[in-house]
Amino acid sequence: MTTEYHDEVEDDNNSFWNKETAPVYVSGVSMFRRWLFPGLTATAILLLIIVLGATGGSRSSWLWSLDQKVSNLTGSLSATQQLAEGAARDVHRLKFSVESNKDELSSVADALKQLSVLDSLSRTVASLKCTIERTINNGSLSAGCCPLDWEALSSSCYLFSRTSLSWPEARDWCSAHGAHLAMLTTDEEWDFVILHTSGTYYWLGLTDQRTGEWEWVNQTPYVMNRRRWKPGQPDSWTGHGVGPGDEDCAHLLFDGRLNDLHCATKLRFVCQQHGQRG
Ligand code: MBG
Ligand code: CA
Repeated sequence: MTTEYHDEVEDDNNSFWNKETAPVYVSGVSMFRRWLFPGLTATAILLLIIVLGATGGSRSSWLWSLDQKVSNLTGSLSATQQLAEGAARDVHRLKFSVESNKDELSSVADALKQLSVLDSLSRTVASLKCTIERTINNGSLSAGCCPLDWEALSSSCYLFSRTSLSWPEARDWCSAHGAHLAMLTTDEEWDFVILHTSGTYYWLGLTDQRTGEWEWVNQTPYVMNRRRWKPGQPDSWTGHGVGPGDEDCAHLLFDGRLNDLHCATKLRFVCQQHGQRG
């Protein structure tokens, strides 16, 4: 028996490897459907990449500017720190210098105190001298002395009255005693008079009765200085009920500031006499 060998002829049609798909008819619509999903996905991915890129870019520029700000702040901080250290060194130096000058300052203060005690002593001595001379001369005034009860400042004498008169009466009283109602021009005079008048009203030689402009009693013009007046004064008030007219005469209030009042009002007054001292 012969075994007939022959290659087994494969059926091409059944071969797995050579199997061809049966031609399928594809219409335009189904082509479109087939590529629609992948196309959309690809577009979405592309958009996502663009958006992420853009936000990533702005985020990195924001981070960069933040970094700049932090580094600027660090710079300012270190400059401030240096300044603070410099200031601390200055304060330390100043403290040292103040401490080392403290002793000198306190000895200067002691010297000043002694000077003011000396000054007051010399006034007292001068006044005593005048009193003694007045007694020796049976009440007549020595050269350079103030009358009894008058106070000396520089080369003037001042009387701070205990009685009250209207402004014209006070003017005439001072005049009859070789003086005039006080005219205060220097700060030293203001301070001296205010020291002696505080707590009581006193007439000064200041009025606007003659011309409507404020002037001193010897008719020299007064230069308005609001600092010397109580706020709101002078106000030429007419509601005083004292008599006809408004307020034309100036007086010192309790605290040494000025107010205008009706000239018929009776007040204490300050006379000033020149050329003598006590
Ligand atoms: C008074 C003054 C007076 C007048 C008045 C006006 C409370 O002070 O003495 O002169 O100015 O005020 O109200
Ligand atoms: Ca007034």
